Amino acid sequence: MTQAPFITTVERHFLERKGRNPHATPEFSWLLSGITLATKTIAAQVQRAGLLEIMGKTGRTNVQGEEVQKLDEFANEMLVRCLGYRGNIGILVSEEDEEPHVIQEAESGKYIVLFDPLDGSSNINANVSIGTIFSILERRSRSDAKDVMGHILQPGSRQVAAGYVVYGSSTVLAYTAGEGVHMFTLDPSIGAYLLAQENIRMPRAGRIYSVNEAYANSFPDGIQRYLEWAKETGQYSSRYIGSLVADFHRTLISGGVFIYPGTKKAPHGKLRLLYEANPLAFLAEQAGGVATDGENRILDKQPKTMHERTPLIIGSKDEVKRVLSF
Ligand code: AFP
Repeated sequence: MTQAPFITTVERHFLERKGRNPHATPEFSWLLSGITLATKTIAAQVQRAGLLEIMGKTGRTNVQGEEVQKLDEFANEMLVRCLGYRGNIGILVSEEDEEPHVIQEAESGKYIVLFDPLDGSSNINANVSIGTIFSILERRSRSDAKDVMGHILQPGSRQVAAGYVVYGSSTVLAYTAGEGVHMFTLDPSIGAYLLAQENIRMPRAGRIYSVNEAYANSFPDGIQRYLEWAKETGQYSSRYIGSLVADFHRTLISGGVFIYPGTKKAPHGKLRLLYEANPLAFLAEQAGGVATDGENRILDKQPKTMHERTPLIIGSKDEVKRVLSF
């Protein structure tokens, strides 16, 4: 008699989708284990950051013009190393690197992993939650293997899987492969992510808005009107951590809306389409939520460049609808 598993890891959970999900193969599970290994190592480093003298800036700025923190560099290196030798990965794209890492052009390298290694890293020194976001695409079939950008620049609707890890009071991993959103908690005593909750649903409504109101005067008129209205009702709370992963994680669990619109200074907003907005939009939709740039569904956007930015309004279905109605 076979017994139900005592513990369910991410890899096992995904493999159990065999027969329902064409990617639920041991090879894909091997890819996922690259992500879980890297993020467990990052989690350990984040927890000991103050002891290891790896807080603070490197003195470099990245491709986005942002100051690179020492932990940013560590997280990036860890993901590139842990994923670089997984046989089925063809291309890696990181927020930290201007160019993609082409691991192999052969068809066997059929997956592309895009990631923000350490989102919210300017919060590190203040001991505030930060995270890793990842998106997985499949190399386009019948396309020229050497056309690297052609494989990378695919709309988010073509993601095979996506997820994030939030390094907070505990380390939590959430992923979707198109059949709901599943959440795991890292048990540091055994070094494994264990299934905490399957098929998470985002509340349909939620009276929390999450936005950097310091920029409100230069938001689009509709967003300004929504914020004025929300304040006048006296029924809303405002929460803004300044780490997208942490703000999204709260929105997924408690509902509400996260808004990072275009501003006069940054007409396309700050967040990156391929490895921030797309993966979170996939998770949001799989949990019953919505993600838009104010005009288009995020997952329908055809990217033109690898590090392209997009405005983002993401969260509970009714609340996003309300924001768009102003
Ligand atoms: P850092 O990684 O430089 O801290 O940026 C974090 C981030 O990209 C995203 O996680 C936040 O939601 C957003 O920036 C916060 O930006 P503002 O400081 O402009 O509100």
